[in-house]
Amino acid sequence: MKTVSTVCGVCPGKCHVECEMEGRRIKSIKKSSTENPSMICLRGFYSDEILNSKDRLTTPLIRTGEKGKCEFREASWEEAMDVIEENCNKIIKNYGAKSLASHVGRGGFDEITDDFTSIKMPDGKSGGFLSPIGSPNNGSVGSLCFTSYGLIAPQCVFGLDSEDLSCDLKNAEYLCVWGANPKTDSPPFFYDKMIARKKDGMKIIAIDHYDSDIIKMADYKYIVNSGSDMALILGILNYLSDKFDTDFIEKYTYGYEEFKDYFSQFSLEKTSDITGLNVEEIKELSNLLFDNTVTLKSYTGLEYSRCGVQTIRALYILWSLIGNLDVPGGLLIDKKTPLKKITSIPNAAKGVKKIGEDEFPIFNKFINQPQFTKLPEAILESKPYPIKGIINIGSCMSINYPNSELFRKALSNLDFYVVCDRFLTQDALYADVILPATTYYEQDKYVTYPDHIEIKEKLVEPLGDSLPNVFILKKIADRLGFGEYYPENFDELLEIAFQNTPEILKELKEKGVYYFDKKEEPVYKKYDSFDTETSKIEIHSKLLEKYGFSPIPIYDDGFDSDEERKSTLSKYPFVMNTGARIDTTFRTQHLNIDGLLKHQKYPQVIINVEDANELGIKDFDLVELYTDKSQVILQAITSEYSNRYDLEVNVGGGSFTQDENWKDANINLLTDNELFDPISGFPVLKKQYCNIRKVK
Ligand SMILES: Nc1nc2c(c(=O)[nH]1)N[C@H]1C(S)=C(S)[C@@H](COP(=O)(O)OP(=O)(O)OC[C@H]3O[C@@H](n4cnc5c(=O)[nH]c(N)nc54)[C@H](O)[C@@H]3O)O[C@H]1N2
Ligand SMILES: Nc1nc2c(c(=O)[nH]1)N[C@H]1C(S)=C(S)[C@@H](COP(=O)(O)OP(=O)(O)OC[C@H]3O[C@@H](n4cnc5c(=O)[nH]c(N)nc54)[C@H](O)[C@@H]3O)O[C@H]1N2
Ligand code: SF4
Ligand SMILES: [Mo]
Repeated sequence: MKTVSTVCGVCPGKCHVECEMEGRRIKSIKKSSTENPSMICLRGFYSDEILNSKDRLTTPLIRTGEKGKCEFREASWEEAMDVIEENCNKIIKNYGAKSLASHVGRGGFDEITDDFTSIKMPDGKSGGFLSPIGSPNNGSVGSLCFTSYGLIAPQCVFGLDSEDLSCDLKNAEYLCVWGANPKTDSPPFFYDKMIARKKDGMKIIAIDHYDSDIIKMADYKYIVNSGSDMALILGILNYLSDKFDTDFIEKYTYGYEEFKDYFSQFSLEKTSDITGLNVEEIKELSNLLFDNTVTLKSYTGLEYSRCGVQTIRALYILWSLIGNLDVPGGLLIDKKTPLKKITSIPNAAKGVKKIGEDEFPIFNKFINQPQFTKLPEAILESKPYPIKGIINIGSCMSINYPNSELFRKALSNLDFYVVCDRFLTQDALYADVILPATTYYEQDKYVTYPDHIEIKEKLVEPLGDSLPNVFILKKIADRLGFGEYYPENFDELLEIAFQNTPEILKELKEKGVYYFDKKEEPVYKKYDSFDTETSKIEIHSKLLEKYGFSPIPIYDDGFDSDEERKSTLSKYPFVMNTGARIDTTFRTQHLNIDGLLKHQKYPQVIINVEDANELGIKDFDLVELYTDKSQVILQAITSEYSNRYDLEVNVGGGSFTQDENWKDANINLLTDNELFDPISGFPVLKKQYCNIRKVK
């Protein structure tokens, strides 16, 4: 038996672990004793089952039967590449390169795939995998995740990315977690530090819509109605506004008076009605935030309402006005200079319009990718032009995008669909070619941590013919004529990746590790010049105004009229909030791993106990969630902490390759691609209306 250190092979969390190996089997796995931020989550403990699963793809597959029948034959890489070359070239010849798209999902979020696909171009804009041949349609799950919180909202307040705003855990006396769950972060660096700080006295304030992990461990807990956070922020602003520092407002912000005229409508009573918190709770929370220095952690919990971007903007504005921005223990402005890795890959698609660019120009401005929630229109209606082929790296599009029925129709109408994955997924039903990918246990890699970059060698040889994503991309690039930008082997990979930083390359080659320079002592209160048009903290966003959106954050309850509200609620009185992370799954993944399934057998819906009583629903009953579109069967868990008519629903089910209880439970059969945040294009995944009944 030998002990080796690696990166956990399961998700892109980069957790540093030590394993005892016996052949291909991981005999034991433990948290590393080094100072690397590390932990092992429940899924990590089952990595042996994942690595050696009988369901792993071991060889390329080529479709032999009709689409949807899942009839494939095993093939060599050469044969698979012949089919890919022929079909991609046919599309390029008949429709132009822009009609061939690529898409990267959560299975392509390891650092190397990320570096080689969302290639950071010298101008700071990513080109994407097919950019060398002139396709601008290199999309990712950024169409549904992160862009709203990470790029658009902070850019439209401070001219910064969320990565430039850091949570000063080290000095924090109070941490406010608002719409996030650090326990399931990938990477989960923050969680370890948070627990350590909690032990030495840091208080946690949590704002969530149900009794989540973070609510359970919080010192101050606030359960709000789904999607009502903007109203809460407006109410807090109104309650506290007499105390704000007028000098700060005058000198460093733009648009305060206009915003105040708006938020002054949000009395404590009105805020209470909308949010479900009582007046005393709103006052308590407001005072906690104002009287203390409080740092902030937020994420996807606020992204998926019709006013997602504006809600996150309002949160940043609140943090600025209550004196918690860029002060010790607050939310720090910590501008990072990203390491410029690969810059040699050309972008021949500059200026070519992307899918969704007209509808979502601000999304496009900040991520420079197509907004793929619009993919079905391009495939089925040729709007604005046809997409005929997709190369999909590590994503299950037929489950994770809203309105799955429509996405399935779209994917089955493609001329050519390539899926690259570790397992057979629901997308296999629409695929022409399937390519087998390795786990991180089976590939050499470089991994960047906050203070260093490290080479991690593989623990075992790849299963069957499976290959790391980057070498699969290389094979495809070779056939499409741009293989020279992709590596043949790991040495070349390092050369290409670190071509701009010879000193890092040298150290990595010689020592396998490179340490970044020690950080300088932080300078606080850097309010003098922001990268916004006015150089100030933009409460009134010039950019949003330019694109025709409300320049100040405005609450949107999701309805266009009272009539619409009335008629919807009479039929569908429950709010369906989907997708808070659970320990046993990772979006659609691991629902074929017995060890993990043992911990949670069924997809669950968490329902307020009084609602459940009225409907005759008890714990562990099977219930049906339904809308006009479809219905999904789940297991009910009752909770006294959930608000009335507010449900939390597990995502991930819906693939024929999953366990019996999960395989039909695709929650995105009920979500709507026509309901979205108009700024980001993000679907309203956390505030859809539905109804629920007990299954007889
Ligand atoms: N209703 C609802 N829908 C949602 C969400 C929600 O909260 N509610 N969440 C959204 C979010 S935040 C996201 S990010 C998207 C996620 O959407 P996806 O990216 O489609 O997420 P996964 O289901 O994790 O699919 C990843 C696939 O990659 C495969 N994979 C894993 N590792 C590798 C690898 O190394 N190489 C390759 N080639 N494949 C690999 C896995 O087996 C899996 O099939 O879903 C979104 N959809
Ligand atoms: N185990 C596991 N880990 C994962 C994933 C996984 O599928 N499984 N997915 C990964 C992905 S793709 C991502 S993007 C990250 C996401 O990382 P996070 O966003 O930190 O993850 P969530 O657990 O969804 O946390 C969001 C929290 O917001 C709450 N919330 C939902 N709606 C509202 C609301 O309207 N108001 C408020 N105040 N709170 C609300 C949810 O209940 C939940 O507790 O996690 C990653 N980590
Ligand atoms: S968070 Fe991801 S990388 Fe870390 S132990 Fe869990 S599965 Fe492994
Ligand atoms: Mo995500």
